[in-house]
Amino acid sequence: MRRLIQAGLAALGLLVVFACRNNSPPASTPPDCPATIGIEGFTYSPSSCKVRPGQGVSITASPTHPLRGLGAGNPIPATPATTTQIYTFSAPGTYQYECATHAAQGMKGSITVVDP
Ligand SMILES: [Cu+2]
Repeated sequence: MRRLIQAGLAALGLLVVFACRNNSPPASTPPDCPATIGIEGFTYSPSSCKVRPGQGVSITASPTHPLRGLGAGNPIPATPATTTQIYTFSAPGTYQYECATHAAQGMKGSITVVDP
């Protein structure tokens, strides 16, 4: 019985090790932004991504999903845009944006500018 418990604990330990190893990368390293950030349902796709300084990114917007930037120094204007436009990011940092209509439903995103 004691051996069975020990074997069980060992198996559990292995399981924990594997679970930790399979963790996704930390939030500080989002994927590279595609040329255009799209919308799937009420979600930006991808909802977070990274660019290099000087890189332009197109973010999908429409009258149904007006886009606005949050925070000072954001290349995405606070006044909602209703058409898809290209925004160029220069200063390193993380810039938040959201759909003015569906922010409460979690329709938000961020772009991180990383100096290579
Ligand atoms: Cu929306």
